[in-house]
Amino acid sequence: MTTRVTEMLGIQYPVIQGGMAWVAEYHLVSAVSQAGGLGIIGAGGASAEFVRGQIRKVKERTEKPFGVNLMLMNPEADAIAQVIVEEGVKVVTTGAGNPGRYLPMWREAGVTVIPVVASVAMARMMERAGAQGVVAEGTESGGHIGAASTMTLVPQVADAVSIPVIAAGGIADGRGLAAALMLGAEAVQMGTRFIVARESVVHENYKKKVIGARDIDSEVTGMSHGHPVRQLRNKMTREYVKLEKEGAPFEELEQLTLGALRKAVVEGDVVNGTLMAGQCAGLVQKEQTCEEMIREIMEQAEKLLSPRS
Ligand code: TUI
Repeated sequence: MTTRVTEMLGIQYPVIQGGMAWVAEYHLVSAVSQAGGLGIIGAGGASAEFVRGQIRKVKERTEKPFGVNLMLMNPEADAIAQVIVEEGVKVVTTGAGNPGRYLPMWREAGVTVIPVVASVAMARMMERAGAQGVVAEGTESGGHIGAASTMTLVPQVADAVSIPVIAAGGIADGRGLAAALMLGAEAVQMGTRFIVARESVVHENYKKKVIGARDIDSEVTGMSHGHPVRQLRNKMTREYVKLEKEGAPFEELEQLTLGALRKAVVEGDVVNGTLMAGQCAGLVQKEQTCEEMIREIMEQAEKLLSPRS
């Protein structure tokens, strides 16, 4: 399956792994790239030197293309943007903000820049600024989210820009990939399904929660202060939402989530930790290698897209 995205990135399949903080480290990233997709290191809130180490470890494990996601709220964002250039990273995605100030520098260094956007306006702005593609991410996604659904956002972004569009949010299988292509996307980005990959270092407890989740088991916190985050419902989110309803100040709410993603991913604390996952967690059934996942997704999508007799 060849699209402008597979050609631009030099990958075999139009499947990109989301740059999830803590989750998308070198084991997962190299496994996805090795399997013919695009693995992306999630810089999240990490330091620039940590990200440099991750980039070097991926390079030791695969010759294939991979990327780095720069989370723009990271206090070391400037330094990480520089590390991306210094280490010769070929593809960068960004999240949770406007990467405009880094675009000239990245483009000059020959980096392919693909910002994650949650609106048509932002997609247009990124195209004008010189981005070579956009990930249009619907509110079904895990983590930091926008307001529009994938079903409505992807075709509107595809109509608005001429650079290739990658669909994200709510996609976990070949049906999602086929549907995304029908909506005008030329690849998909998936996060939640890759959380449970065999090569993912995410704690077993977290993986079990994703596999056991139903369609309505995620909850959005942070709506009250304009930074909505989707994750699986647990004791922490119940407390958070209760405090939000009582009008608690941001500083008090923040105490509940400080270090909570690490707690979930590394320590397996599924009670007080943040279990970031999208609405498609209900579609995620089992742990598999990245290669098995991508093969299954491609076979299902190709069957759906082939002309029927
Ligand atoms: O970035 C993500 N997902 C993330 S980042 C993250 S780390 C985090 N942890 C705790 C609290 C908050 C963040 C976890 N998940 N997805 C990409 C994405 N970007 N979704 C939505 C956006 C976005 C939002 C606003 C992109 C641009 C934007 O524009 C704002 C502006 O500056 O105009």
